[in-house]
Amino acid sequence: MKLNLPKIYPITDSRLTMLSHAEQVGRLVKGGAKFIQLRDKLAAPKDFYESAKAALEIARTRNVKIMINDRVDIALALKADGVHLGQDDLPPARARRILGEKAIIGFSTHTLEQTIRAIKLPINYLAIGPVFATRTKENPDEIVGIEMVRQAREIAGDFPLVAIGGITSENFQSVLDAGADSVAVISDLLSDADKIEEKMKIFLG
Ligand code: TZP
Ligand code: MG
Repeated sequence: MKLNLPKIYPITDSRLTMLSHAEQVGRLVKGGAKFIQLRDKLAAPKDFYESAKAALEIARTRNVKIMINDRVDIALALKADGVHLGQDDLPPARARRILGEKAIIGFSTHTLEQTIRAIKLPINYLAIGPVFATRTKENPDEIVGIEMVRQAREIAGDFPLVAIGGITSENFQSVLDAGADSVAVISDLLSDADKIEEKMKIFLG
């Protein structure tokens, strides 16, 4: 069945917020988030596992879906809703065999060639970015811009499409208008840890 993505797709960042993933999920959920990715490039696998476990417990009681960035093993161990993979992670087809048919698999692309290849893979959504300049990702790919979101939409047909990178409450509508079903956001939601709930509500209007 086609995945129905909410317009706003928050991604956690414990370096930015100095908060646990569970605490970030709690605040995002209070603000109305329904689909959240846990991303942690720094924590040891054991620590990410424990922290994601606590976050998932909060999400479960509130009917919120949790995606795990990069780590198929942690997604499997926690029975998370799915995993988000990049071009250098485990191949999506392999992750599908491990996680099963029901898991949600997202896959990042950074060029139209990658987008063309992605829509043939056993994934539930593809992401394109960075749409705008971002300071959150280490060594980001080249900025794709709004025009490439439009072109990705043409290539993808009605395939679920997420846009990511430098997206804010000021510019996200233009990204949705270009054809993204959803925008994934880190810093604009999380840079003031005391205002995460408030900021989420601003995005949701
Ligand atoms: N992939 C492409 S850009 C990006 C990732 C993980 C970072 C997005 O963060 P921000 O702060 O919303 O620009
Ligand atoms: Mg990755």
